[in-house]
Amino acid sequence: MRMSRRQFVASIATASSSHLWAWSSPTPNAFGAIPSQRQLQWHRLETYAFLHFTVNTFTDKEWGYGDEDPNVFYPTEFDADAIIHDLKAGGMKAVILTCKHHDGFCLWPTKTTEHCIRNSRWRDGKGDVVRDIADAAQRAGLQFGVYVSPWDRANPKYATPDYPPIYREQVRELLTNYGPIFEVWFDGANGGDGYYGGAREKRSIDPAHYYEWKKTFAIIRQLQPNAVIFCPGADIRWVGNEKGIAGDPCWATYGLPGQKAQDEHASDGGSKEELMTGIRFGPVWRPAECDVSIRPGWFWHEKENANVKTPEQLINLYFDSVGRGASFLLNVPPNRKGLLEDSDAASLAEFHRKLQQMFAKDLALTAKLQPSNVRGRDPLFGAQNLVDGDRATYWATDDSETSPQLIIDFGSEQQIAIIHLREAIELGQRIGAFALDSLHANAWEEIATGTSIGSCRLIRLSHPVSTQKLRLRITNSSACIALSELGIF
Ligand code: FUL
Ligand code: CA
Repeated sequence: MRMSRRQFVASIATASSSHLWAWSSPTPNAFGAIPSQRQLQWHRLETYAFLHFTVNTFTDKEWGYGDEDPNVFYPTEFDADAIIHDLKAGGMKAVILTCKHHDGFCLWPTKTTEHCIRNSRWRDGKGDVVRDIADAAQRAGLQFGVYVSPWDRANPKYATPDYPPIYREQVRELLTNYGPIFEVWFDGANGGDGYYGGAREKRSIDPAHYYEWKKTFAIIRQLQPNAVIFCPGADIRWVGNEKGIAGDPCWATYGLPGQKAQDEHASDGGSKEELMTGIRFGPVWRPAECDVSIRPGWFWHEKENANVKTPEQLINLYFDSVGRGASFLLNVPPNRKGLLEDSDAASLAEFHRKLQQMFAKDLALTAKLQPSNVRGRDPLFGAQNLVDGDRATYWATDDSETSPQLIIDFGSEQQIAIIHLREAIELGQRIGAFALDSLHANAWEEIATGTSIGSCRLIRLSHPVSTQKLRLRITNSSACIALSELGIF
């Protein structure tokens, strides 16, 4: 509805110069790199879970060697619905399963290798963990994604030209037989020692060329056009650390200025610092994903049962990732029963409950908004669209407006702790810096400043402020602004 209305407004604005429509300013032009449709959908998820689960869960390792007996995979009470239920109670919108980790053991009955669940005594070889998690996720309304390690320490063909086609076949199976996939996750760990069908040796490959990623990407685009790819040079970038923390700023744009805009292979090569902050004015839209585990390791280990992150720690990570326009990919590894550990599920649920409490009452909804400038007079661009929860409607200013500001009048003194902003990112990442002031005894006092906004920016004040009025000042923007959401809590 909204999109078609927007297109309608845009089309009348460009196609007609008649007096009837002269009052309506055209939609602002997009600025710089913009997200693809699949990236836009991905941006909306914000928090989703990783499930690290395989033979390692039973051997107490982080990286399996590739010589594991398939029979060691034997969860005694595996219940996909129970796992998904706990993730949902933690506010997770999607889940990515390690269908194959570096040890090469496939959690689905693949035709590509015998090193898979078909040869486990679990469920007499009839089990399929991928199927169960995918179906349970779909039942509960969570999206499903797959982690498929390119490095395979079991496969005898690894590091020869015969392995990449096998690998692509595994990807094809996963993208064909398990319903819609929202994300395909390729880790960067590559080569080294392994079992390799009994060779027990060290093998190395050239990660930039060996896998011929273009061929894998083509399969994904063909079979699951809505799936985003997490891999250097694709849709989503690694944030440069495994702590769950994005940079500040964290630009969604990336790549070296001057590189071709639509080059999927505009490399992610860049420092860890650049991965964290992104590159302003970079030629591609490649937002950051913050992966982190609720425990010290990625897989479940009994000895780490006492080291589960607290709800407060998870909330801090949420602000450091989602609050900076990145996504929060939180790993919650199933235990040997094939369930989430109670401690992990409890922490997750409390994290979600506390977040909901923090965001329960949006004061912007009842405030009076006084913007310095509103582009045209079409309601599409109006300041009221900042608080309608619709990302396709926004407050846009005229091209000539260089330092827009917005006064938010609550009508009476209110306590403010968090401010939430979003840009209409279909039009690119435009804003470079902003400031917030509160009114005290008729004088404005600056209470916070920030840089990138993009898909989401959460400002958590160091201590709550009591005021009747707030003022948002955009202090740097590369084009007229287009802010789609404002929340005040
Ligand atoms: C890395 C892997 O080596 C780790 O085991 C884990 O899966 C992490 C999410 O990605 O590349
Ligand atoms: Ca809106």
